[in-house]
Amino acid sequence: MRQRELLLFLLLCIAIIVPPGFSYTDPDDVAVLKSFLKKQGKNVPSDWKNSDPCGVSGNGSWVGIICHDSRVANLTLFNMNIQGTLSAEIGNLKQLQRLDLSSNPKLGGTLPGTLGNLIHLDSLKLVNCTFSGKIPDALGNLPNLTFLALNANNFTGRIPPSLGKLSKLTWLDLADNQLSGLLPVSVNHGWGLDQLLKAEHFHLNQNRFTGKIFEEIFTANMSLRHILLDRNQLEGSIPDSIGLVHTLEVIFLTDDLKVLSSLFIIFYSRLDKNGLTGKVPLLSNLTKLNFLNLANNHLTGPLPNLTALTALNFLDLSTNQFDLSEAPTWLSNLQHLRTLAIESGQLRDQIPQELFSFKELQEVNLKNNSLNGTFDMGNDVTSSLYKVNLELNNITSVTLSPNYSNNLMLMGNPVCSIPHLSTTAYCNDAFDQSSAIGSLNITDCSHPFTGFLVLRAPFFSDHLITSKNLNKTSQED
Ligand SMILES: *[C@@H]1O[C@H](CO)[C@@H](O)[C@H](O)[C@H]1NC(C)=O
Ligand SMILES: *[C@@H]1O[C@H](CO)[C@@H](O)[C@H](O)[C@H]1NC(C)=O
Ligand SMILES: *[C@@H]1O[C@H](CO)[C@@H](O)[C@H](O)[C@H]1NC(C)=O
Ligand SMILES: *[C@@H]1O[C@H](CO)[C@@H](O)[C@H](O)[C@H]1NC(C)=O
Ligand SMILES: *[C@@H]1O[C@H](CO)[C@@H](O)[C@H](O)[C@H]1NC(C)=O
Ligand SMILES: *[C@@H]1O[C@H](CO)[C@@H](O)[C@H](O)[C@H]1NC(C)=O
Ligand SMILES: *[C@@H]1O[C@H](CO)[C@@H](O)[C@H](O)[C@H]1NC(C)=O
Ligand SMILES: *[C@@H]1O[C@H](CO)[C@@H](O)[C@H](O)[C@H]1NC(C)=O
Ligand SMILES: *[C@@H]1O[C@H](CO)[C@@H](O)[C@H](O)[C@H]1NC(C)=O
Ligand SMILES: *[C@@H]1O[C@H](CO)[C@@H](O)[C@H](O)[C@H]1NC(C)=O
Ligand SMILES: *[C@@H]1O[C@H](CO)[C@@H](O)[C@H](O)[C@H]1NC(C)=O
Ligand SMILES: *[C@H]1O[C@H](CO)[C@@H](O)[C@H](O)[C@H]1NC(C)=O
Repeated sequence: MRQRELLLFLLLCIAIIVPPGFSYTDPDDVAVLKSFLKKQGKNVPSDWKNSDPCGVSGNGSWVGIICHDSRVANLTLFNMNIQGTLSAEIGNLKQLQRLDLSSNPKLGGTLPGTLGNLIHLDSLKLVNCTFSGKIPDALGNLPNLTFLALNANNFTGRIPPSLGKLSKLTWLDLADNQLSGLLPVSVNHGWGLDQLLKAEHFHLNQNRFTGKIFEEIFTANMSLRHILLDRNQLEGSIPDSIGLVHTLEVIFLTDDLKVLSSLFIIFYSRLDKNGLTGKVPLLSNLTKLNFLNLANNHLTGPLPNLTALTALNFLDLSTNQFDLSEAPTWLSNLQHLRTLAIESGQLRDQIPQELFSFKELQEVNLKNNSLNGTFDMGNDVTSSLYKVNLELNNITSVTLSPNYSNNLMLMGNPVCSIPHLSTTAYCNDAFDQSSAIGSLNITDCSHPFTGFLVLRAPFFSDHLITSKNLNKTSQED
């Protein structure tokens, strides 16, 4: 009993003897954070005052800091209006696993190469700031990096081929910068994107990449699910090797600036184009593909044979230079289609009627083709269909379905010269695009926010930027 009391007393003494300046946090880490404070002091969280970033409890007494064994392991200062630049000292946070300084628009300047010293880094997110200059080669030295998101900044120069060394990388997002040059492949550049076998996401859209996409960039042992290359200045043909990546769910190679979300369809003006030419490669192995957008390129040859792509729910082949052909019969295989667009696609004859009974179908755009004869959607029109655009075809008669009363656009067809039709909404441009509701539901792309809603490409729920999403993503993962 006495012994126990003594022990208690001793413990108490120790607790009191510990000097007030004692810091649980490793002094090196304290020094880095202090310098960070000095430079970005204005807007760091208000509790970044006491001397001990990790806190005696060891679970992070400063907002945004999580420690492990008295070392700073996670540093997350998301959307805090931090200003200034990132100093080279950041490289001294030797045990850092996660660095997220996203959505601080006044945080900019060049990235210090010392980031390459953070060898335990698992996740690096510097999204939606104003970083500029080159992406440091040294980022290739981060052996455990799985998540790299530098999108929505002002980076210039090339993709460092050294990123090909990031053998654990699952997510690469460099979209919405001013990166240029060729997409690096190991055979030409020593290291390259083709080596990122674990990567599920290449988001490289909205940059200034030029030249051809090398055949070697895609291999059968890749894990890619999403390839986004729209709004660059790429040329040449789509590499045949894309057909090998059987994990692919989404290909987005267009400059078509139409962004659908679950709530809105937003129509944009065009920016710079990819000028992809040549034939569409064989895609028949891509049976998981649910989204294919090749619109607004200069693709030639026959329309691709998409018979096997039965998972497709978005297909846009508009405005290319495909051969004149009949409306493809494989359309009646694509039972999960929600959106079909083959505008200016040189299609003639008739559209398979089955299409209009597909349960998920919402929107059909076959404007400016040579479809002719009678247009008849049949009697089994799906209730989710809200818009059918057949303007500028050669349709001479229409059999209206009693259970379809949504938009059907027929302007510019011979059928509109029939007097009693010519004044109807069908033959006049009555459809209000801004009221359209479309949705493409790619819910399993559950990874966090990767860029702008408005200026970036496509349709995944993870691209929808709401403050709710942003909060979520700064904490998760
Ligand atoms: C800290 O970062 C690591 C590595 O990214 C991650 O696994 C862990 O969940 C993060 N911890 C917290 C509490 O966010
Ligand atoms: C970028 O960050 C700013 C400031 O935090 C924020 O207001 C804006 O919504 C962010 N933009 C996007 C697309 O996340
Ligand atoms: C990388 O991760 C593995 C497995 O999580 C771990 O064993 C290894 O120590 C890490 N390497 C570095 C440099 O952090
Ligand atoms: C980023 O680049 C854009 C486009 O060149 C430019 O308008 C903007 O001022 C740049 N921002 C900064 C902070 O450099
Ligand atoms: C990819 O798979 C092929 C065989 O399918 C193999 O020859 C090649 O070495 C693999 N590449 C890598 C980088 O593992
Ligand atoms: C489809 O996959 C098989 C087996 O992996 C492969 O041999 C074939 O070359 C692929 N076809 C195309 C068009 O890529
Ligand atoms: C289209 O591809 C399917 C299988 O993917 C094949 O059975 C069919 O013969 C092809 N059609 C044409 C016209 O090549
Ligand atoms: C429309 O059909 C008429 C008669 O069948 C034909 O003469 C004309 O060339 C067709 N126009 C187009 C654009 O296909
Ligand atoms: C539709 O056009 C094709 C030629 O493209 C022609 O052979 C066919 O007779 C036309 N059909 C009708 C009903 O006009
Ligand atoms: C998206 O799909 C999921 C699962 O398939 C479903 O639960 C959800 O309601 C869908 N959302 C929309 C907007 O269609
Ligand atoms: C996001 O986080 C901030 C700070 O934690 C909070 O004030 C804000 O209400 C959150 N927004 C949403 C939509 O959860
Ligand atoms: C972390 O800190 C909170 C209060 O800041 C405390 O309630 C909790 O017990 C601490 N956790 C550990 C593991 O020390």
